[in-house]
Amino acid sequence: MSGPTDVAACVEEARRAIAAAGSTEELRRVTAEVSGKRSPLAEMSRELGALEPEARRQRGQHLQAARAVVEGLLEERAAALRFEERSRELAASRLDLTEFLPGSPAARAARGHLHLVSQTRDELEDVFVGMGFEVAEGPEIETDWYNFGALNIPPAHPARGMWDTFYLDLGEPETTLLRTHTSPVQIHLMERAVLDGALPIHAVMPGRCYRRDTPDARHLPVFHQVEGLVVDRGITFADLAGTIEVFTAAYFGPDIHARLRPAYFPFTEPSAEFEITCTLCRGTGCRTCSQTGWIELGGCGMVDPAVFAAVGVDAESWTGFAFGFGIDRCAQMRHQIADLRALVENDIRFLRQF
Ligand code: FA5
Repeated sequence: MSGPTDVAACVEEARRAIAAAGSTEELRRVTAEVSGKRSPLAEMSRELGALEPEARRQRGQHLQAARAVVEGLLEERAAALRFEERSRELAASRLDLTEFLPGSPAARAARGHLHLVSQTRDELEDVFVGMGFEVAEGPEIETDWYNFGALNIPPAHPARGMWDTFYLDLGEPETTLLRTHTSPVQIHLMERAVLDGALPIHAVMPGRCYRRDTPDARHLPVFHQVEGLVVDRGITFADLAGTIEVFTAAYFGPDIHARLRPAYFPFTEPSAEFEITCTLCRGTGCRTCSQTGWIELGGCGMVDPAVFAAVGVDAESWTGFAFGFGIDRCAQMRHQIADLRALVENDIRFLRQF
């Protein structure tokens, strides 16, 4: 028969096993070992019956106290493990906002970038600034005078047909409109320069334009142009042609050629269309260039004296050239995008490529 020392040894052994249990699961196993039906303490309780009454009473009290100590240790350890495990769970599921502070990998992954059209506009501005041009802007909502009248396109002029647009209902019918091209910014610049005595002008004017055009591989109803205007003394068509040539080589590289073809614009005389080799087929003909091998980027010409008269520039002292071409078209040709509509479809897989 074992004595009190065995009971103390059992309690010590239980204390050690309970402290070593690293999880609630492990503690459940330890509980069975130290206080279950087959535990040494339970075994000792079963042996009490063989003792004399007095010895049985004393040993019974002793065993009861030992079992109370073990139960207490088990409860204490169970509570500590529950706390540790819950803390670990919370730490794992916590939303750590510091991950999204600037500079962290998560914040970098979530950040977008400029749309291809904005990137193209910036690059075009850079090329022209490098050539000595200033950058100016004008309003997208215009009056009939700026979009048409001052540009030598009087009411009922046939040229208005190809520049039909969206009109705003602001009282007088068909007087306020969404601009169909960036050419009205020429008028604003010249008017201001005349008032301020600030001629000559060497400026490019990028911006959004609107037309009643049906979307197709080369057209969008909302698109972007960059206008160019030079007003100075002794400017000739050779200056215009040279500017277009330098720009084409700088922006598209030496493999892409530009050509000027006679055209008509009411606000330039003579006028030309500015075309470049189609970058998709390299001139052999494809769906995007309608099998011609060339893509029209824009129009250009010498500023018509009627436009100078409308803004008060003395056409005897000053001459100038102007051009206007599509920013979306430039992006299309630079990156060989078969269909311009891809630029506005918002397919992230397409946009991520640029
Ligand atoms: C004009 O808009 C004239 N203002 C250009 C100009 C300026 C001529 C200065 C002379 C002097 P046009 O309608 O051809 O011209 O348009 C010029 C360019 O804008 C086109 O060649 C094309 O690149 C782009 N463009 C025109 N319409 C659209 C459209 N719906 N979608 C995308 N790009 C377009």
